[in-house]
Amino acid sequence: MSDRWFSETLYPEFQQSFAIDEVLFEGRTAFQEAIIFQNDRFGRVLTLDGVIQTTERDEFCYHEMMVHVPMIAHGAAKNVLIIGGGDGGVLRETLKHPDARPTMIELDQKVVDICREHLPSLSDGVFDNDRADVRFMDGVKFVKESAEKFDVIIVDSTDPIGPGAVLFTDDFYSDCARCLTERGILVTQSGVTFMQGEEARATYQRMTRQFADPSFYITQVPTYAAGFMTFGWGCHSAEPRQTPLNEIERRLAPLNLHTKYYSAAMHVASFALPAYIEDLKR
Ligand code: AG3
Repeated sequence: MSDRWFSETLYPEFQQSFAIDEVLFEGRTAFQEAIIFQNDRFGRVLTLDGVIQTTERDEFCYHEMMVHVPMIAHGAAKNVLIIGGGDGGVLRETLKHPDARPTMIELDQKVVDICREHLPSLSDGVFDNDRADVRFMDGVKFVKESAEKFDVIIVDSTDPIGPGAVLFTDDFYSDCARCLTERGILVTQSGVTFMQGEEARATYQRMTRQFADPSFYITQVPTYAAGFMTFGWGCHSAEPRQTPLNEIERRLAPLNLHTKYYSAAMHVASFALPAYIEDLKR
């Protein structure tokens, strides 16, 4: 047994703990408390303000679904905006789409620096890719002031506590809605619904106020304990979400994505929600 453990502090009445087999980084950035440690089952683990953000072994369950579902549903996404995502996982999956020209806006440069150094498999070199425009600034300010239009906006944030809380507001969603093209899609991290139902319900309501087609889709990430991780979905058009299986397969075939979670079947299935999640839309 390890003599040091990381216990997640996300919920007041439930904790999960990871043996810390080696500490790679531990310290304060300008915005938050960060730790990167080795766990012999999950590989390297990134935590911010006491909450697991990602691990080497299961990050694909989150990053693949967060990127390929909106990208493939859109079908011709070029301008992609990523808000947050400092570990680089979302940027990596986005760049698997040869036509994508992603802009990534991350608040905390230190997170990118420590992840490049200690979690290099997450970004896999993408921060040096010429197609990526990475800027360190406040995402709320960026969308407020931007005159650009994006085909897909992905908000890979922390939970609505600490520096990420501003990304869970009507103001931010309405700026995102204005920055989207006609068939553009906004995807957000909306928590583990079984534990954070109110967060998901509030996300859905915010989406409803901005979009003709508000919804959720789900993924299963082992280290986001206690059930399905929910993504919020907002689109001015109802059509991308209803893209049929055979069309998804057709769009996917030339891309050779080499995914471990995402597939055409999982894409369609991810919009089927357990009744307790579906109920949050009411
Ligand atoms: N962003 C989502 C973290 C969610 C963890 N919270 C939770 N289990 N409710 C992580 C960043 C990965 N790129």
